Amino acid sequence: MSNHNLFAALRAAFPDQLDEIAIETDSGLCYSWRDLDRATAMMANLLEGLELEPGARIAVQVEKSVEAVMLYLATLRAGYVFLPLNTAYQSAEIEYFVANAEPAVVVCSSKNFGWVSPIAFKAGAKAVFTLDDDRTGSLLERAAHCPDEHRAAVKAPDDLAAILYTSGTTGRSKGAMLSHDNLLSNAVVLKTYWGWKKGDVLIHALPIFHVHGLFVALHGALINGSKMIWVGKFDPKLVVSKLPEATVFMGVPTLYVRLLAESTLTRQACRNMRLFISGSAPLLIETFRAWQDRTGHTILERYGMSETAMLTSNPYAAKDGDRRGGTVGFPLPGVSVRVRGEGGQDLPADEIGGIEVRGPNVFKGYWRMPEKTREEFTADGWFRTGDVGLIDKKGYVTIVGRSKDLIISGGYNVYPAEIEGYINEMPGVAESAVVGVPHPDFGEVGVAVVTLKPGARLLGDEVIAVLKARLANFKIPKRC
Ligand code: MLC
Ligand code: AMP
Repeated sequence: MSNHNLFAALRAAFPDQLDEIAIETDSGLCYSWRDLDRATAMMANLLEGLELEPGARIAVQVEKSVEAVMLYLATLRAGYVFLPLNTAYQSAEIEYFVANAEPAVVVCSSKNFGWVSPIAFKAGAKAVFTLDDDRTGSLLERAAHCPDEHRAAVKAPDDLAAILYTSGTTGRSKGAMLSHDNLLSNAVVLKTYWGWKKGDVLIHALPIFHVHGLFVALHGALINGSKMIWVGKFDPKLVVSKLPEATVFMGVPTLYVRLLAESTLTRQACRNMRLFISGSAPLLIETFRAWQDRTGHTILERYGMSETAMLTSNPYAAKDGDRRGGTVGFPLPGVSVRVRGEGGQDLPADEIGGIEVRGPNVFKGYWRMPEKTREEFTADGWFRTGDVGLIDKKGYVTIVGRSKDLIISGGYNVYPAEIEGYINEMPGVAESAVVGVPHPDFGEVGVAVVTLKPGARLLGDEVIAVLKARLANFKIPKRC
């Protein structure tokens, strides 16, 4: 029986020379391919030694580091399910995810161990480890005693590889279940479609708890056996200084806006670059053009989701067409996209409707929510993205809006209903609405509008202060 374990495919793409550099960090550390192989084997052996149930979830809320990537790869290698969590999440948010996913193992930063471990053990976790971004923590201490060889667990194509929490179109956060084949098929398609080649070097400057940084960027480099320049926290000056050593960069639009504000961003700085890719939020046409003028490069915009990984992309190769600003390109090879009206009828070219998708990239459903899963699929098996758009006569897809109540701020999703729920619980509040408004840096940010009960007194700043104590920082409305 062949093994569909995603790790096995990524490992097979490692270069023959295992002592070459795989990852070079912004603090000057170099990790070889052999280091990746050995450390992931040690962590996989550690996980296996815990004798977890098949399909056990490994929930991880840690700062970005190469060791965190190793933990992701080790989880795949051992055959368990990776569950990454945004580092900005606070205790109430983590409590929800952990109670819902019931992870067998939780890994957190040592500074958060005091509040994360009771939440984890209450939800039935067998072990809680720490991992910090300075190569310390109990996970590494324990893994250091484990053998550095490991045979990847045998996985079927539909076995789960990861669960990514997202609110989908409505309601509370749901865990999108992605299989080994969902992720591998997407990585393989993008390798060809984006023309990855020998000698490519990727600047990795995104967080590693979402599709963009964890799958698109990381898998892209690994499946091509390409070196990564690892940027822990996005810093535009640092990224510009690294451009001459790189060939590929991926970012959300906010990163491009911030890079453009650097006077050192010039054609000369980009002389060795092959490809700039943008996604996760709409790239303004002004940014697209300013980038062309300044660097001579045309950003390639693509479209993805937690539930589907990448579904469309502008072309890389000229033979496939032009890269068109304001569009997200064509459905990827093997992926089908259609636009339907409210009555469920297929719409002709250029008419606006709901975007639906089908293909090997589409997830297996929401974790323990069969009802919600059914609601989001059509009777003939297409996934409703909740995005609204059109397909033009040439086949380019354009997103014009969303039917889901969602604000995308700097590439992070903010659900107005969640924030309103917290505001409405505050004494004196009659009702509230959180709306998205344009923002020059984050693209879009939330602003809260609150009406009070007669006689009540509550200042906007007080509302913000209460929210800050309870919610991830990027969700806080910028004004109230
Ligand atoms: C930070 N802040 C934000 C924010 N990020 N506010 C709104 N939206 C955001 N995205 C606020 C913080 O609350 C804080 O406010 C202040 O900015 C400084 O925080 P910081 O952490 O120092 O911010 P910074 O490092 O500058 O982060 C900005 C950023 C980051 C753009 C680098 O947001 C980022 O990495 N975004 C990428 C998200 C991403 O990878 N998305 C992919 C999703 S996958 P205060 O008031 O507390 O000081 C997906 C599918 C697909 O969508 O298609 O790819
Ligand atoms: P997430 O649930 O975090 O994976 O966010 C997915 C959503 O991000 C999609 O449903 C879109 O609304 C949005 N998105 C991703 N890429 C793009 C893009 N290139 N342009 C516009 N919106 C995008």
